[in-house]
Amino acid sequence: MNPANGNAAAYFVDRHVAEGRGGKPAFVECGQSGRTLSYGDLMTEAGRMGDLYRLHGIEQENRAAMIVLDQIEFPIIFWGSLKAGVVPVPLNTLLSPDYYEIILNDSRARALFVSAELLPTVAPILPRLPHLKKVFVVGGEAGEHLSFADELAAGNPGGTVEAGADECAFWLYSSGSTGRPKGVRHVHGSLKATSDTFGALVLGTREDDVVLSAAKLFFAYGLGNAMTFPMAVGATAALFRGRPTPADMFLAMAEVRPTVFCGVPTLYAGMVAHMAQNEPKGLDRLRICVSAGEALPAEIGNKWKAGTGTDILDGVGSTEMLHIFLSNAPGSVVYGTSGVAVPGYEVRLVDESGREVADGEVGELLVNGPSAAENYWNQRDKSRSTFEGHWTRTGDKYERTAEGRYVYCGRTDDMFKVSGIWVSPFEVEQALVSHPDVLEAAVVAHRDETGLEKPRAFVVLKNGAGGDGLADALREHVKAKVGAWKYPRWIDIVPDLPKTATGKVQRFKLREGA
Ligand code: 3SK
Repeated sequence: MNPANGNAAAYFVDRHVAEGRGGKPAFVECGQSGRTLSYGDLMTEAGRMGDLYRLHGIEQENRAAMIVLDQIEFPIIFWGSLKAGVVPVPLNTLLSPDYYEIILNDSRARALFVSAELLPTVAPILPRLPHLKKVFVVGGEAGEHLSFADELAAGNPGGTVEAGADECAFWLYSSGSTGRPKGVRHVHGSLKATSDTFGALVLGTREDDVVLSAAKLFFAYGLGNAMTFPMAVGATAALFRGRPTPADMFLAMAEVRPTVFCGVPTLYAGMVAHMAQNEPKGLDRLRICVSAGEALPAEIGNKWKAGTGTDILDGVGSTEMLHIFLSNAPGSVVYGTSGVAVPGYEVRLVDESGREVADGEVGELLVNGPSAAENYWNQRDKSRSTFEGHWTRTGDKYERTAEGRYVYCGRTDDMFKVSGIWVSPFEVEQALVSHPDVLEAAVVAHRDETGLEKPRAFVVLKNGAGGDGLADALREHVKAKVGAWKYPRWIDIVPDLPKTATGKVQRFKLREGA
């Protein structure tokens, strides 16, 4: 192993074997499979990917798309691609065929790795992908395609190609709430940058940690939580392959007894509701929890802490910055805030003309840090308006308190004014979810008969809640909590909210459908 090699696989994979941790489990699968993957086996299996690619005519710097569930083949393919100099492009496993067609053609992926369960979703679009040469099916029947297991076994373990820390290593696709998906190009050095900062300095990840992340590996948040942060220190990640329901997450916790748990606010809300009926299990080693994806309502943080004895570190990150750059920290948690800049990052709040705003005023959040992406693939205008020199625009509106903590106020395009005063949908949502009958809520701007915007709420009730007079009670509750002008003029009781795969409420869908 060459310690000067900037290829991230040399640091995250090969180093552990060189330092004698080859036998330590890097990954364990939750559930029945009983499969584990040690650091040594990961280096060997990932090392076979060079031959696999050579044999099938996939060259260095080609892209290899991954539609792979959280299973031990994911790290083998991801790190094996880096070792071979091929660029993996992990994709959300919950997309529609149309979306896959757009992304696979946009990325011009030469190879596709797809979990057998997901093959039926992509099979119909395969004839419309002119750049795609080979399809490797992960687990199960490969049919007319290639079996990943067979092709991998045919290769010999090889080394890690030399790469600079500034070379493009992998892409992630950012869906955004509108517009076409953007291929976010990340360099090798960014993987270590996020584990040296949030992973080490905020989470304090240790070699004896067992991490369970409900956020999947295809998501930048999950990739850090359950891959690079534990792998940076030789810890173990538990992979949960299915849909993370509250009940199943508690089962997984009972099985692996994580020391670190990472989720998103909707899941924590469900788990808090679950805890009201069921004794939670598997919490005995839990030392810290993390939330990202959207801001965590204070109510949920407080209830989680009361039920589990463990804090949730609420933070904000982005696919463009690879992981969390603004966060609460152990021993310094203020629920209802996103905390302060992660060591190694700086943030600014600016108005429309780029001037910094004062404490207590709302501005757009800009971030400067070592893990910013290079650019968006083939989208020059969007790259230029997002990556402004050292600063990356987030599109999030924030306010800084007098104590220097950051409070989320919504997306730049979700905020609206009522009677000339800003309303943050998030603030009204927080007020709604603090009502005992409400499980979840989303608020959008809606025009009244005079054409002026007012808040409209979509509300999911807790089991058994409801009844006459609830809408009026909710309005009064919001008025009392956050101010009279902010109450929702319309309240729709709905069975669930439209969300992205990573748990973000798709307010644009509610706006369109309203
Ligand atoms: O949405 C977030 O907060 C986030 C956090 C970490 C990595 C990626 C994302 C999008």
